[in-house]
Amino acid sequence: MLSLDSMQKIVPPMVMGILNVTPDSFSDGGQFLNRDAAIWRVRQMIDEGADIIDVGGESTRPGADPVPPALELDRVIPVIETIRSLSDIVISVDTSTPEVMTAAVAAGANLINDVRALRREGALAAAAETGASVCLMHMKGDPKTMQLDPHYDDLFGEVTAFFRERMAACAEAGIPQENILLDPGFGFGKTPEHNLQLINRLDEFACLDAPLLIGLSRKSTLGKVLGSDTEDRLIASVTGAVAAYQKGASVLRVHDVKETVQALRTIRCLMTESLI
Ligand code: 8Y7
Repeated sequence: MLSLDSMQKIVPPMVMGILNVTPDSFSDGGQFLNRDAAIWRVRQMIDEGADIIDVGGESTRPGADPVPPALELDRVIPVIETIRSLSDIVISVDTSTPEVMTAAVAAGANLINDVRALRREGALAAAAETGASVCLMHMKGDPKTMQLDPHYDDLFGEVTAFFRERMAACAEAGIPQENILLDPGFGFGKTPEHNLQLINRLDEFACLDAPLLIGLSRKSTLGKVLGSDTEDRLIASVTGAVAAYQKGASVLRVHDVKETVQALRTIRCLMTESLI
């Protein structure tokens, strides 16, 4: 039998389902089809057990070009409004753009997921003004150049120092500590070995006393783990999510909601020795 004390430390994980609101290159009518497809996918992810939907209108993949704010607004705001009209699920907006933060929270978003950790001009003030929660992600460099030979003298020291600096900036801007999540940024200015170290030693960030979010779903490091030509990354993604949870992650950002929810439910039953 586990003690009550150790049971209480086994916090249930939250699954954040990824919703990419992709550009429509065909016609105006296509925009509506796109939105319909997005909402269909949201309903499916909710049915599959997602706790959070992360709506993103800007590609942050390595080498991606920036998106003008008006286009980003046009992609994400109608989708957030529709999700909010259907459900009271937690909505996250994946953005670094101050105007998008403001409009997204007004439309019903609860969490600002910023891969630039509120470093864009005006982002800290805009996020603070909304009163929403924020996820501060570590990225070394910017999406255009981050994968060109990333180097660290001390990976954990540098990521921790970055978190402390951004948490202090948030405190200064009036964002309460309890509204902050931290994310070491798997794949953002890191080699595969850096990414693997971050997950395997994720518990070293417990000293920062903030919930940890991890996004490793389908990322290229997992492709490399399996042999670099494979696109078949489901099992690696789910295994990585389970490992991150066991090392202390609270939120797992994933494409494959159903499979991740099943795996996390299983590991949690094992860890609590009960059919919770
Ligand atoms: C992450 C993310 C992406 C991540 C957080 C992809 C928007 C790349 N990755 N946000 N966003 N953490 N917080 O492959 O790891 O999903 S985009």
